[in-house]
Amino acid sequence: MEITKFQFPTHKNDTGTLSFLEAEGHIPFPIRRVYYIYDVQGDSRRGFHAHKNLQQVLICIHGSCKILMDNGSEKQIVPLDNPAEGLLIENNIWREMYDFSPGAVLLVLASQHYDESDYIRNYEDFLTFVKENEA
Ligand code: T46
Repeated sequence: MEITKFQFPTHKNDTGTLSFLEAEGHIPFPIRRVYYIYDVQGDSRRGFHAHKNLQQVLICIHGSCKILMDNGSEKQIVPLDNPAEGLLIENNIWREMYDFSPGAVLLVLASQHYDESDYIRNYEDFLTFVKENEA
């Protein structure tokens, strides 16, 4: 499975560091929604779903976490621990987020507004969806 990561421009000086990203410049889709996950308790695991039609870029802007990506035939674990780096997750990828460090904040840029009907929350349904879309 190909993993796509973006490195955002970063300005560092003696006072601190600033990274930035611009929609349609550094992100390959118009950003229609932003959300963030924080206060993740202990060794909680989140996600456990795929999307039918959604592109997202995940940025761990504080601390670290791991992202399991599964395309139905291959799995990869991607560590995120750099606030100047974004991970692209396209549709048809089962994802799980785990191993959050205390205080970690995961920022997500999404290509569509929230739509529960876009979620595939059952793994068997996900495998069926992947097969149907390959055919
Ligand atoms: C994803 C991973 C990386 C909303 O009402 N609006 C929103 O924009 C979102 C993202 C969620 N919600 C509601 C839906 C649930 O009642 O917030 C609740 C928690 O959502 P969920 O259990 O889906 O959260 P995660 O952390 O498992 O997954 C989230 C995103 O939902 C998902 O699209 O790819 O982060």
